[in-house]
Amino acid sequence: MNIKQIILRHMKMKLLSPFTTSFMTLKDKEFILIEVINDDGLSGWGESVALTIPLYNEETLKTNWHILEDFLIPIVLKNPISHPQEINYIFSHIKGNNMAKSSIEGAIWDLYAKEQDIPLAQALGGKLTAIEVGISIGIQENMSDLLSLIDQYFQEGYKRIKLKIKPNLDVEIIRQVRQHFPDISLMADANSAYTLQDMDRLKELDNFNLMMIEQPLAHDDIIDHAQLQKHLNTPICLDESIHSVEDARKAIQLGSCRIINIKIGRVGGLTEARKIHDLCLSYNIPVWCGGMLESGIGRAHNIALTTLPNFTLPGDTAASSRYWDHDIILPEVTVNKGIITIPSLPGIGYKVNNAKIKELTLFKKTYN
Ligand code: OSB
Ligand code: MG
Repeated sequence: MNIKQIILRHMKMKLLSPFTTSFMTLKDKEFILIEVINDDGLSGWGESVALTIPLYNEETLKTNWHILEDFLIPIVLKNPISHPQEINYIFSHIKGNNMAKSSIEGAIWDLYAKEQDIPLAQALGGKLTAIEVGISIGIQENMSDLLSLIDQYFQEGYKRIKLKIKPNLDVEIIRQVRQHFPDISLMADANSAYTLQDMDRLKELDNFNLMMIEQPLAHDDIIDHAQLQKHLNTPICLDESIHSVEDARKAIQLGSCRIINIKIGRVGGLTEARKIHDLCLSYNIPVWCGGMLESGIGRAHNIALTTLPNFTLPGDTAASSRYWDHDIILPEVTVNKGIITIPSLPGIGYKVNNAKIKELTLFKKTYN
């Protein structure tokens, strides 16, 4: 590969409706787009999923910009790269900052697949031609809003519904949802809002036939989760706590979870995400692909990753229209009866909408 130029863009996209978790309410999504350009003028695209405030993890849009500009971009422009799998290694002396690493690694994977003239899914070794997806619903102001949203998404065909919970907005809500929808595939995501002191409350969730409970305890914990899993029938799925294949191995061996949510950004890129996928397959731990309210570019990476065989549970990769008035890719991501058909164009499989990107760019900087 011969990468000649890299462009960072600070983007701002308005969400169609605010998204509330146990830690924040988001109305606009600000993020960095990364474009890597080779000497033939071919572009690969990646997206940083870091939020503007360090509430999900420690990274932010600004820390990502700093790490990209001062460390990662110079490394990519200086070092010969023959395959995107090498990026993981050439970044390995830089500690942490996984979302920054992932954003540029993803762009290089896209460029590589385009140079090979194959879809990114195929470059990753994915075989599926269609994937099943679910949807993540934020905390709502009242029960009737929540019930009608669930009904709408269920009618649209999403294969499972994920509800955000936090202390006092949990058992009663799940109970009422279960009364109205006894048979839907349902799960809850706490975004680390509980501690082991809440054991009794969390055990009550065992009554509602949830597919799993996602990240109930601290963002950096795998010890207490193992303790909790011993007392819960509902499988624990880890999100925030897993940053690498080594984290995944330790969590599995400790019994801290029975399912893992793989987010490409959180684990430092597609190469590491695939390693976690392979490890989980060998341990019989199912995985699914999480989301960070990505634009179409990050979404396309999630879709490509999900074509690997151990993504047996529906992920959070909903349609573009669930988030945006207009997405920045063409065509937009559509979900038909809960299914996304894998695109067959080279690379991420969708064209970028250059006019839309220009319109939504707050700031842009070129490096060569
Ligand atoms: O915990 O999965 C999460 C969004 C922002 C931060 C963390 C999470 C989420 C979601 C949204 O659940 C999933 C999506 O992209 O639709
Ligand atoms: Mg989560």
